[in-house]
Amino acid sequence: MPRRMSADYPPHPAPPVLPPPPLGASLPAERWPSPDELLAIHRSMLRARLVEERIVELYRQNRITGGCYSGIGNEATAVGIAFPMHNEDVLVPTHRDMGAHLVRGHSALEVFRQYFKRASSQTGGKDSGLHLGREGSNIVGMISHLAHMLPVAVGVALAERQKGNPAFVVTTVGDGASSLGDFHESLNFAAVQKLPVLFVIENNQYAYSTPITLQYACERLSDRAKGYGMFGEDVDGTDVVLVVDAARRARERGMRGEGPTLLNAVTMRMRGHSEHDDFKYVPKALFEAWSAYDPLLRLEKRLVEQHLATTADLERWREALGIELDRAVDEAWAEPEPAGAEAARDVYRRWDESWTPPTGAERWGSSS
Ligand SMILES: Cc1ncc(C[n+]2csc(CCOP(=O)(O)OP(=O)(O)O)c2C)c(N)n1
Ligand SMILES: [Mg+2]
Repeated sequence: MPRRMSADYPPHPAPPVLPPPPLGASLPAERWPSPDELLAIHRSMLRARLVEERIVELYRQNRITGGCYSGIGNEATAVGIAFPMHNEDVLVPTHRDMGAHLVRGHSALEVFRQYFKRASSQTGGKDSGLHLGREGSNIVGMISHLAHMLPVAVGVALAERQKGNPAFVVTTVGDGASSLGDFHESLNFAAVQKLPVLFVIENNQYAYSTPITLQYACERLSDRAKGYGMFGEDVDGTDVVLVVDAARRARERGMRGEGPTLLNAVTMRMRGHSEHDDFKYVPKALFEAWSAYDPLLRLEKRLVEQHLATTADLERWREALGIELDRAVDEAWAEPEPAGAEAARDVYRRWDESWTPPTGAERWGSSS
C-alpha cells in the first residue's frame, strides 16, 4: 500500500526575515572592505553568476553533459571566503564554489575547457566539469565524495605547518555533508592540533531533497564548534561584506595560533541540486522569500547607494562580460577532446597479456 504523507511533510525550513537588512548592517565602518575591494568582490561575484548561468544554458543545449551543479545564490559565500585569503593560503572548495576559483584567477576559458572535457583542460578532458583544479594556484581540485575534502584540508594545513609555511586553509562542506563522519574527525583533529583552518558550512537549506529540518537537531550548526573546542559563528551567507569579515577574522585567529574556526554560512540553493532536478519539492514561497536575498543584487544595490557604480555601469559590465564569455565558449568548443589512446592514459591500466590480477597474498603474505 502506498505510504500516505501529509501535505506539509517534510517540514520545510522557515523563510528568511523580510525585507533583508542592509548589506553589512552590523559591521563597524573600519571593518568594511575598501571601495576598491568592494568593486573587485563584485567583479568576481558577477563573473561567477554569469559563468554558471552560461554553464546551465550549455547543459540545456546538450553541449555540457554529466552532472551540472551551480552555486547560484551562493556567490557571496564562495567569493567572500576566498577574497581575503593570501596567495600562499590554500583553498579546498567544493561543488558550489565557482566564485572561489574565479577569485584565484581561474579564467572563463579554463572553466569551459574543463566542462567541455577538452584535451587542453587541467584534467586533460578526463574528469567531470566541476572537478576544477589548477596547478600552481593553491586550489585543491575536489573529489565528489561528500565530506571527503575536509580531511584533505586538515592534512594540507598540517603539512604546511610541518614544512614551516605560514599558510591558512579554507574549505567548504554542505549542510548534508556535515552529518558525515569525516566532518567530526576533521574538526576534532584540527582543533586538537590548533591548525589554521576555516571550515565553512554552506548551509543552503537542502541536501538534494532533504531539508535542514531533517538534517540536524541543534539550533545552529555553529553550536557544534563548542563541542570541538573551536570558535564558531553564524553568518548571513548572502551578505558578502559580513562573509569577508568573518573569513578575515578566522584567518587572523588561525595565524595567531588560536586554531580553526567553524563558520555556518546561511544561504539558499536557488536551483535544483543539479540541473536534472526541477526542485519541485521546495515550496515556491520559500524561493520567493530567498530571492529578496539574492547576494549579487544585494551588493549591487549597495554599490549604487554608495555611488561606487551607476545602474548604467552595472549593465555595461554585464554586457562586456557576456561578450568575453561568448568568446571563451567559442574558443573552448572549437578545441579537440583528448584522442582515444590519450583519453585512456592514467585512467585504465595498460592491457598486458602477462598480467594476472593480485590475489592479496602479495601484500599480506600467506596466512599458513
Ligand atoms: C559519500 C557521498 N554520498 C552521496 C553523494 C551524492 N550526493 C552528492 S551531493 C549530495 C547532497 C549534498 O548536500 P549538501 O551537503 O547539503 O550540499 P549541497 O549540494 O546542498 O551544496 C549527495 C547526496 C556523494 N557525492 N557522496
Ligand atoms: Mg545543502
